[in-house]
Amino acid sequence: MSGPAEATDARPRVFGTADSVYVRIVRLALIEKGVDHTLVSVDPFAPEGLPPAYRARHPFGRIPAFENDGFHLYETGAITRYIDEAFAGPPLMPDEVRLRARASQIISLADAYAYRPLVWGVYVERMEKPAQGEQTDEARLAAALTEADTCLAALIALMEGGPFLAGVRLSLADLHLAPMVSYFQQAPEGAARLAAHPGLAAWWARMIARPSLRQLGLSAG
Ligand SMILES: N[C@@H](CCC(=O)N[C@@H](CS)C(=O)NCC(=O)O)C(=O)O
Repeated sequence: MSGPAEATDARPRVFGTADSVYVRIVRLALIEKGVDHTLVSVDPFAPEGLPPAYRARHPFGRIPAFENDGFHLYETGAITRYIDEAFAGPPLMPDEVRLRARASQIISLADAYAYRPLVWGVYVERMEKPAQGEQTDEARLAAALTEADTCLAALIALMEGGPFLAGVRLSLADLHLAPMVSYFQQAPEGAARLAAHPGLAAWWARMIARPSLRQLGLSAG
């Protein structure tokens, strides 16, 4: 996991894969702060499994793990808050206490209620499984779409005018949700649901126009 080149590399390191939702969240935060970083490839879905040494970075075997100048961290919400506070660059949490609470609420909502249905229930069932020659579990897809409807309606209710999820400025809430929506909207059912909520559709159009999302290859379809 480390070599002579990495030992002299002072850039923060993110451990994981480029296509992971949670790795993308962390990398978006780094890019928005203007912090150069290194992605160290660790794939929990590789046939050979995780490198045993990785458990020292993340006892639960998830990605990402993060390291900055000898400081080790896992759990995406903690990592992005650290990035926001430890590095210069535009603040990624609102100044106002209630909007900051709103951003935290949306991040929790995304983790607890959006990630599984939007990514695994809708994108994986509708797009990834057929691409790999597997059959969509239609019952699982239908249940996930119902959960997704609840998520989208809740987000709209929390947006308070926007244009971003927690006010007039980009925040960690936007960066947390965007990689989930990126997968969701690739499924026709996901795209249709996003289009049915003009406020969220406008938010998504605003997000995919950002250089940070483009840099990671997140796009409209
Ligand atoms: N609570 C973790 C969740 C991270 C997570 O679930 N990452 C996924 C990839 S996007 C993962 O590692 N999956 C591997 C597995 O479920 O075994 C965080 O906030 O960082």
